[in-house]
Amino acid sequence: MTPTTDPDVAALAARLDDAQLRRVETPSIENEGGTVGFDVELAYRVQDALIERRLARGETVVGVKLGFTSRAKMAQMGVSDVIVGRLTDAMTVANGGTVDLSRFIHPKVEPEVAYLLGRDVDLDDPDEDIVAAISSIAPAIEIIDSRYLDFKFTYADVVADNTSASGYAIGEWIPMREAADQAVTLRVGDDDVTGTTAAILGNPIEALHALLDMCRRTRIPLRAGYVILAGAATAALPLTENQIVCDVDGLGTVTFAGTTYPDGETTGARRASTGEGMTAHQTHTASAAVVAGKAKPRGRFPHVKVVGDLIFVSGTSSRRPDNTFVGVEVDELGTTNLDIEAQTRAVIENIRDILAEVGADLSDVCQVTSYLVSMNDFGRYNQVYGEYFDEDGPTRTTVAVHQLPHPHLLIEIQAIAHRRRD
Ligand code: OOG
Ligand code: MG
Repeated sequence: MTPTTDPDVAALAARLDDAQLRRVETPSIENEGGTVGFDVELAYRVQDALIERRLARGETVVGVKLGFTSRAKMAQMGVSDVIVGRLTDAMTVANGGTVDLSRFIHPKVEPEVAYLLGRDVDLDDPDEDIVAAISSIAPAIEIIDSRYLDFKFTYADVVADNTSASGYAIGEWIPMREAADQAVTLRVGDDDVTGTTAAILGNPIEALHALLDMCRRTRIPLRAGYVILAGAATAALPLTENQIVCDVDGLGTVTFAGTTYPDGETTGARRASTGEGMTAHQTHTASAAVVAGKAKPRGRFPHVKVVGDLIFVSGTSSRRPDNTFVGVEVDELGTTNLDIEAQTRAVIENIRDILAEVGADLSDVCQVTSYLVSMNDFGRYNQVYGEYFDEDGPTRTTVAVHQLPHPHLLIEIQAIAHRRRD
């Protein structure tokens, strides 16, 4: 992979990566214009840069996928070339397992055929036989989740967006065999769609030849152990809170369940109490308080708890009492812009206000735990942090977490303070 220096390439990769991490849609790059020379060649460079960002976060590439291998989809897009994207370990869904739907923006599932590469493929050998390099075959389900607004994109857009790749589950691998014109069924709860593997370029084997051709052109390597998804055999179905089952005749079945874990939104949506001052619950050793005029906690816990001289502040975000957020803006195109600097400042100011309720302030804080949803925000968060604290201030740790209770939140901070004795 060539390192990216072109500012447009890096910026576009960051935009698509952020959209994925924050689960917010972004407009079509090609249709909005403004990016010099945005074409398929540039789009593959954006995809490279996007994958580099995932690798920098510790993910590894475990395979490749094809898209637009059905004639119907090619005709719909007005193109004659397939598209290639990368699969990483973070996209793996266990056969028989569950997948958390809040990871996605507007996910869909597709029934596919998967191949396993038994050895490296030599892109520079004109006699290379990619079919001979395949060791196994399996039924598969792909999860696609375009980062573009309303799942609408051009050919170059979708290439840049790593061909909508978001997840995949593989059934049991069996030794390589023909899978031409096999019946395919995909079920999502009570909905189903049926087709045949012949929809994949006439025979999924053809997808392997098309893949080799595209990898020669894009220099995307094909390594031993890679999974290859050959492309959808039917139209995609929306991925919902249901059991998803894909059957491919002669290959078998693969399944997983879509679930949504509770995120406290119902609790958080309750109205914040105002004008009542602080309501304190006394026990003999400790007192706890829900602070009026601050966003109501998303569950049965206080903003602050005082135990002897120690003051514990619950995880605090940039949420306002009316459940809107500082550092979240929606522009006229409907694009959501999240601002880590504004959010960090609001979080620290909220903690300051909560401490003030118990007669303490930021200079009393002795330990801070910060949760970011993306370490890409670390630099800007750290800069704002440094406006409030220094080396004489609290000890600190910062970690990246899979999710915070609302997709617009980039940061949450928890703090412990020590009451001054004066
Ligand atoms: C692009 C990805 C298409 C397939 O199998 O054709 C694809 C999209 O439709 O979002 O994965
Ligand atoms: Mg697919």
